Order: sequence, then structure tokens, then C-alpha cells
Amino acid sequence: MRAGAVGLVSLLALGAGLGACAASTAGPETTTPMPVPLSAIIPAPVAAHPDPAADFTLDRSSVITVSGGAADPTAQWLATLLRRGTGFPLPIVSSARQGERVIALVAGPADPSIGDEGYMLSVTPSEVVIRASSGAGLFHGAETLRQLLPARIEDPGSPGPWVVSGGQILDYPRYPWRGAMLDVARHFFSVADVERYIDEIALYKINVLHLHLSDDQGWRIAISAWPQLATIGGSTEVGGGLGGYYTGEQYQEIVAYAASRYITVVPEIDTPGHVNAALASYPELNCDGIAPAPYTGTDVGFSSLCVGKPITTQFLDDVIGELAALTPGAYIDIGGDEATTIPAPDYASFVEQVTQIVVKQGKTPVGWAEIGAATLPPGTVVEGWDTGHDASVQEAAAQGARVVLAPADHAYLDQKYDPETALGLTWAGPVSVEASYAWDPAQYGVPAGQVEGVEATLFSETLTTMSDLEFMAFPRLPGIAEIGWSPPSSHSWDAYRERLAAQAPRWEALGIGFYRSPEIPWPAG
Ligand code: NGO
Repeated sequence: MRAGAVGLVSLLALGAGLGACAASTAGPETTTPMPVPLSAIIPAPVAAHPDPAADFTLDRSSVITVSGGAADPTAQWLATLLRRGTGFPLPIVSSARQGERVIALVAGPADPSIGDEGYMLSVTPSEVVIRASSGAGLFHGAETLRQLLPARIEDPGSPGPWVVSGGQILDYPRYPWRGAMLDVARHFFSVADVERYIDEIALYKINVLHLHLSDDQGWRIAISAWPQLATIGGSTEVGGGLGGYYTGEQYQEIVAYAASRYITVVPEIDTPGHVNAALASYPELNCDGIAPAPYTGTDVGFSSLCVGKPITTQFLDDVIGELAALTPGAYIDIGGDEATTIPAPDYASFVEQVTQIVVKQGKTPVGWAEIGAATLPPGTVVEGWDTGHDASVQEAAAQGARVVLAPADHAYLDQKYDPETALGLTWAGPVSVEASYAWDPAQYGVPAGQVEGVEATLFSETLTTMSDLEFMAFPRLPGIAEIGWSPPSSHSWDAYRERLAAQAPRWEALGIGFYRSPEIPWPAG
């Protein structure tokens, strides 16, 4: 789906009056907080038409109605969230009784401009209606409703009132791929951590979780035909910690959890470089038949599979075959970055071989920009990560590849915010909050029809805990999500930083330890 302009764009009032979210409306003694303006959400909606006379108040007798089977999962998810926050029963019913205030989730025909991920939200005193043609659209609409409710909705049993601003939103994404990449190889993160991250990225309508499952320092997914990949390759991590790996069942649990938030998992097995953990697990994968020691440092670009050795093909067939069988999503990522130890012709023939294995398994290949040097199967998705106009991206685009942009000087969340940041790398940074927001995927020399989307990339050389991940992702990730979703016409740093500041109470309620960057006018708290 490609976003087209709609007349409602002119109704946007982005950023208006956000600083005055709490105002006295009921005389000198009592202060009633004003509801969150429709245009205050992140990502900015395509069009918001406020109607101050039409605010809705959720109360103890409110109900949630569903219409169309695709609405059920989101109704369950929303009911759980709202019941926890309000303490109200909020039953899910097929129709409301006279006088009941309603949140209605309607799956069915909607304005064609919203495509398969968009939604329409209408707020009147008697009902909030979220309408979409798909489950994904309804879920995004429900995440919007969540942001329109006070942040204390995230705290169990909070006091009301629960007022939602009146009016209409019509909303759909600019790009179909709005990704977050998580490196579980340099440091291992538990299933619970990954699921928490899934919930955090879903808040901002991210729809792809790219899991970097293998690297020099760790192999993180059990493969039945090659068990030592997990037991040896997964046994350590950067700094020499214990590492870890996901069983097939655990990986499937992550995939299912992501799917329940309409997020597709794209698993990456990095090849032909970044493979020391695999080489350490099986001597026969090495050209000289000798396994190297496990690696716990942070250098890149020193390892390679033995291109052309028959067992390398067997290995790729088995690993990609099993991963494809465990993965319902359309994509398998074969990495392809920084393979600096093998000659260019070997690299190209390897990429051609491994992408064909992916195709044979019925999946679409994904890889880092460097794979543009090889002949790629139709439909391949290439991820640009260099800081400027990357020749490999241009080569890939010239072949017709679809391109996801993650320019490291903007979209690499593993870079320090500023030279003083305790965590993070420096090679492409620092990446300030403003830098993470100050870019446009249309400006990277890729034909407009081939830009598939954006990705916020979180490599974990310096990140060992969930708090570390959150500190680096927040507040930068929402900006990249907005670049992937919102129309370029809504792009404004001055308005965005106000909207971003207004997210802080929600992160606090959710226990997200974000970086209080001095660039953002955070509310006093
Ligand atoms: C590069 C490199 C990774 C590093 C990362 C650190 C890509 C695609 N390959 O990005 O191995 O972890 O930088 O920022």
C-alpha cells in the first residue's frame, strides 16, 4: 500500500497547545486535566479533526463491542489494558444496551485510502468507534486510543476521569515496513525481555521485529540437525557472560507474541561473515577443519563460512530450512554485511546461493546493503545502513530490490546520544534525539516506489540488560517509527519534541527507563 494525499490532511493541527495539556476548566478549587489532543499522538496521524464538543468519557458501565471476526483479538487486548487501568468490568459484547457508552471495534469496509494497516477513529459523547479493514488496522487504532487516554491508564486501578478528546482521525502508514532490529547475539535477551520490547515498539505502530539471531559472539536459535550451534555457539556473549539461546518452541512463542501485536518477526542468520560462533561449534565448517575459540570481543569483519565447501551448503540448507519452518512470516534475513575476508567473486556467488536457498524454502530474502553486489532474486529486501548514499544500496535498487533504510547516523539506536552517554558505540554518532528524527527515507537516492520503509537498529555490543535497551531506544525509537508512518508534511522538530515530551508520563507508568535528553522539554515530574 502506498500512501496517497487525502483532503483531511488540511485538518491537521499538529502540536497545537500541547504544553497546555493541563488547564483549569472548573473554577479555582478543582483542576480537570484536558484530554490528550487527537493530534498529539506519535506517530502523527495523517488527519485529525478535533470536535471539542464531542469528548467521550469511559465509565464503569461502558462496554466494548466487536463486529467482524478480525476485531476479536484487539478487543481482548484492549479490554485487558483498560480493565487493568480503570478497574471497570468493560465486558466485550456483540451489541450495547440503550444508554451504555461504547468502544466499538468494527472490522469491515472502510475508506479505501486507509489500505490494509490504516484505521478510522471517531469519538462522540456516546461512543468511540475504531473502524478498519483488517485486524492490523484495528490494533493500530486501539494503540492510538491508548495514547489518547491519560498516561495513568497504564497503572493498575487508577482513578478517572477517563476522557477522550472528541473528533475524528483518519490514519494510515507512509511505508509498509516499519522495523525494529534487536541484536540478541552480542548479548542474549530472554523471551520475556523480547516480549517486553515487542509491547514497547507496538505502542508506536512498528510492524517488523528483525531479530539478529547469530553473530561472532553468539548463536541464539536451536537447530536440530546442528545442536552444537546452540550448546557451544550459544554458550557465551560479549564480555564472556553465559549467553543463551532460544529453543524452537521459545522462538515460536516470540513469533506468536509479536503476531498478537501485528508484528512480523524477520529472523536473521548473519552469513557469510559474522559467523565465529558457528565456526567454533563445528570444526568441519572451517576451511582448515579447525574450530576457533569462542569470541567475546567486539571486533567485526574477521570470520567467514568456507565458501564452496559442500558442508557449508548442507549447513545453510538445514539452518534456513528449519528456520523457515518455524517462521510464518514471509522473510528470512541472511545478513551479508562486512564479509571482508573473502574475495568479491566468492562473496557474490555465496549470496546468490544463500538467497536461492531462502527462495527454495518459500521465503523472500532480506539482507544488509552489501548483498546489492550480487544478483538478487526478485522481491529481495535490502537494508541500507551506511551513513550516506550507499553504492551497494544503489546497486540493489537498480536490480529492482526493495529497500529498507536504517542510516546509522540517524537510525542506529546503539550509538551514544552525545559524547558523555555511558552506553553505546561512537562510529556513526553521536545520534541525538533530533538526529534520529531529522531524516527522510525519500532522500537516499532510491526510487520512491522501491522504498519499503525504515528500521530502528539496536545492536547490543554495549547493552546487557533490558534497562540498557530501553535507555537507548527511548526516546529515539518513536521518531523513527514516526518517519516510517506519518506523512512528510507533518514533519516538524519543534512540534515533535513537544509531543515526545508528553510521552514521558506513560513511559514512567510502564517502567521504561528512558534517557531524559536535554533536547526535549520534559514535563516536571
Ligand atoms: C554495523 C555492523 C554490526 C555492528 C554495528 C554496530 C552492521 C549492519 N554491521 O552494522 O556488526 O554491530 O554496526 O553499530
